[in-house]
Amino acid sequence: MTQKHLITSALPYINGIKHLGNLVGSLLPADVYARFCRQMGRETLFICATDDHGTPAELAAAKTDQTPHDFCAEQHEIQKEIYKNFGLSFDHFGATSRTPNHELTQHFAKKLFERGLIYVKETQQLYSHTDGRYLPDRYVEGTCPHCGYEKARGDQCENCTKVLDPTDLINPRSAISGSTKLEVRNTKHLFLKQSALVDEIRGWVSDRPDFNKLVKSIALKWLDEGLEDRGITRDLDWGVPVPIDVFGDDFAGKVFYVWFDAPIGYIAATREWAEATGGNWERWWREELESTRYTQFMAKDNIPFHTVSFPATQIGSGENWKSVDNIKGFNWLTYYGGKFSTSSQIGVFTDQALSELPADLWRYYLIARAPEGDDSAFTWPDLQTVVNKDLADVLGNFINRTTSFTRKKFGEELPAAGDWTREDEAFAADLQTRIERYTSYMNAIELRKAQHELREIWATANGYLAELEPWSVYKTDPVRAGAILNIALNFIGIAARLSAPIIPTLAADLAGILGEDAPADWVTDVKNSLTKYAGGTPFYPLESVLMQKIEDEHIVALEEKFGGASEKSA
Ligand code: B3M
Ligand code: ZN
Repeated sequence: MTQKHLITSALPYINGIKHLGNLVGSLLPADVYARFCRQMGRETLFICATDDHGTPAELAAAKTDQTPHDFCAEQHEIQKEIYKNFGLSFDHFGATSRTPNHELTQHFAKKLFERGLIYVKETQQLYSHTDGRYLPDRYVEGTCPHCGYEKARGDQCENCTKVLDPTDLINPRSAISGSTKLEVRNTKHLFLKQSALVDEIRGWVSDRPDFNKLVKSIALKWLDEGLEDRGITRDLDWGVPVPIDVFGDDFAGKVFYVWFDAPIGYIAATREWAEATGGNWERWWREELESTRYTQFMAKDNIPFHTVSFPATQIGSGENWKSVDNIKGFNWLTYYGGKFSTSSQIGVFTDQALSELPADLWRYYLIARAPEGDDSAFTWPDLQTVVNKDLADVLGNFINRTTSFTRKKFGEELPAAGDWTREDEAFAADLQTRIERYTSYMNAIELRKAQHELREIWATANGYLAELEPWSVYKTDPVRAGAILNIALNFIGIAARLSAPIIPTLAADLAGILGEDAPADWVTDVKNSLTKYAGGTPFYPLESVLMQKIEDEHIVALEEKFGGASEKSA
């Protein structure tokens, strides 16, 4: 059965420009995988959106004196533009505050209610006299009852990742005013009967052969600890309104909790895509479930919401919905060993990154340091080393040597191919093995290993030139030298295709050398690919080097500007 690939990245919060940690923790790896799938010729749909609701959005809007609606609309465009400039190839980038998500969220709530899985309960909420309002979720900060972290938020402790209720916090205070004059008041809320779904969710989890150990253990831990029913509504203005025709007048002015509506946003953004393009969203979510393979990318702390909460919504609806097959979770990228922090403005933000250096350089470096198995540290000198060595010395140097020597001796056409020698055969065989390995790492979404293998592939080509020395051979046997260069120039076509998922802009530059557009397919048969362009085919050397090296002074300046070195010593 032909498979089609549905790929989603965790939906970035709307509350501000994301930092590089956010980029490498879901958006970028999802893009690399989506690009790879498309090049493999698979039908692929890559969906993302901004996560517009919840207290982070309201709090951020309040700081700018905008309504949440206007704030979200503006921030959505800002994030969208940044992701476009990073080359993120979403088929659609939607927003959870739009109509499709409102409709779908209300639909799920209604279905769950009809099936007896949502009930009304009087709960205790913190009310702040100073602020004149209820303080749900992030409107409250205090000490985590589990780990003692003093800056835990009312919805989740950042330190131990435990999900919290505001009333769990020790010494709670308002995140708006800092006031501790909080009163516990009774108010009605909707609860999702997750407790009734434990067995079904457990069955669903064990039915996911592609969930890795980490993902499974996070899910099972939640299930084993006993799933508590979760409040899915809030006393807030901004969010998906609770439909009073279903739940009654007590719910006028209340909205669904952001983590209830956000994952539904994956479906809603697909509906937006369908509306915008005439595509069929049901084919991805309601029909042909077996032939769709759904992969989600996210940071580790989001995994419970995707292995337990969202499946509870989907399964509990009693309807047939596509659920996730594979989850790729990420640890943290640190900034010199410390936390990237939006609130303290520590680290490098996506907009700043692009104004300092080209997107592909970031893409390459971040994939090389993707926090896959463990946390990994960003530092400016490390970035310099990786970029200068891999992109400039290995790949850039190969391109430059090959094209400039050929042009000098043979003009701007490929020299004729010759009969293959043992060395040529050995080069092709080596490449074949490496490319198969690279392809299987990509299929397994082992991105660091994939990046490493890609570099080895470039290095293999460099080694081929170094061993065969066409510049020396030329002196005695120009025909053979031309044949070597023919193979080397053909390799540029291979490099373009293999590099495109990670460094799409540079890959397009490489393809341009052979007069081609950005690569759209993958390399399977190396020998075929090394003989694709015959002698006499024109080629177009780059006007300047592929990638400028980053100078030491530049790194010093960047460390000074972004506080890298001082962070380190602090
Ligand atoms: N916005 C949190 C995050 O970006 C949240 C993800 C929602 S995925 C449905 O880490
Ligand atoms: Zn904690």
